[in-house]
Amino acid sequence: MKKLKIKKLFMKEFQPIPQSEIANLAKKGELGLYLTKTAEGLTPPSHEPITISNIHLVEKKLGLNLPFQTSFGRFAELVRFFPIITFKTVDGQEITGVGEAPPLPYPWYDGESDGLTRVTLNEYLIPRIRANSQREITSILDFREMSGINGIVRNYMAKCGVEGAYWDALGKLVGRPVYRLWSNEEKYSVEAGTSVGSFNLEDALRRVKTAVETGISRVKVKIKPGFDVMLVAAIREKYPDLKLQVDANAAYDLYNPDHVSALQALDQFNLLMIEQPLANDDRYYHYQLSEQLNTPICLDESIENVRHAIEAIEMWARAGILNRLIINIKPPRVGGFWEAVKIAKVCEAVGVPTWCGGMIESAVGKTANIHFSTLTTLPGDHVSQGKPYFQEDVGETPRYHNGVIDIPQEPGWGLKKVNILKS
Ligand code: OSB
Ligand code: MG
Repeated sequence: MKKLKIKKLFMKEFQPIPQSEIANLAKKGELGLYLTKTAEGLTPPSHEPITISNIHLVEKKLGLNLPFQTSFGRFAELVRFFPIITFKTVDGQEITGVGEAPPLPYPWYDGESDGLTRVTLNEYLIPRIRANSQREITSILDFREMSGINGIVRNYMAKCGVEGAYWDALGKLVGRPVYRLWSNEEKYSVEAGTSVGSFNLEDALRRVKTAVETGISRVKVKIKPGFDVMLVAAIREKYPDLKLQVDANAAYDLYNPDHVSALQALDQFNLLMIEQPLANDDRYYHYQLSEQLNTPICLDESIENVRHAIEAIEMWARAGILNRLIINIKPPRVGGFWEAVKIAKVCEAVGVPTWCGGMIESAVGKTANIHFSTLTTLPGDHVSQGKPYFQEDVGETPRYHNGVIDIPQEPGWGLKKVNILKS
């Protein structure tokens, strides 16, 4: 097979800003402009033209081994969508790529649900890609334009699924694992942790125990008002040195004194971070809360694009507390990998730690997240506790051992035993 040539591979390297300069720039109101230019200056790989010869959608309902509960709801099965796109090179060679759109069943998290994702894919993105299939694509920027991704507001999961198929195919066409389209550095593994979703104390402690005993390197537990300090105290008593963090999925209120006292009480437990305590569309109140806590705040729901990330960085930096900000980057929450890369690079420029969260993706989405995690700095949510996420998955997820996951080095996502591609 002849390999497609990449004309230019990533990426303007920019200088990290010295820590001492950041607060000054922020006070002068110049940090936002600098970071916006940083993001705009990133260039994706550009390649010889490709067109699209086929697209179809596979949909699977998958049963979870462990039901998952957060402050917004509980679920035991999930519908996953797999856009499958075949690209064609100028000399007639065809390569197929796959992505995953991983919504929750109901619009609890970012307003998306499996029904909404289905509609966005079937009634907008896929028809639009078919209509424009003969347009020449020479980078992700062209693909985002021709596919309609650029024009769609929100609907992040659907957009990410479609984008994923492009990156998988491009990696295969040029003979590189996808993460090597975003960076020239070879990496072999990423640190990975687990997210425990249970509001039954005994059950939550059992899941933490399983995680620790199977060598998981970092544990996150879901909290909500009334189920927070007591849970964390019980975990800390048994595991004083465990890398531990909590996720509230927007369940707390800055103007409820009981909520703020509980969050302040968490400061004594040496947590890595408190994820998304306040409303899912809020950054400003999170910043105000952060001034009252020592534990870093991690934003999840409230970062939907690079502009949101820059806004948060500006607020924390202006107050001189940028060392208390962390950003969870989920490619499906920000509408695809290219936006996720921009957020990772902007955070890197100012030394804000990042990690890759999960949406309980199947093997396809998890593998894609593992590629993306090479651009982040802290362990991501990539594994379940004791058992695989799903009773029957659509393929094999890369191996987890000693707290790390192996990064596939084969072209594209490097997916193994993916049964949906045969249809
Ligand atoms: O808030 O990080 C979250 C799952 C679904 C929706 C939101 C979240 C989560 C998780 C699980 O915490 C992450 C995973 O293991 O995939
Ligand atoms: Mg979260």
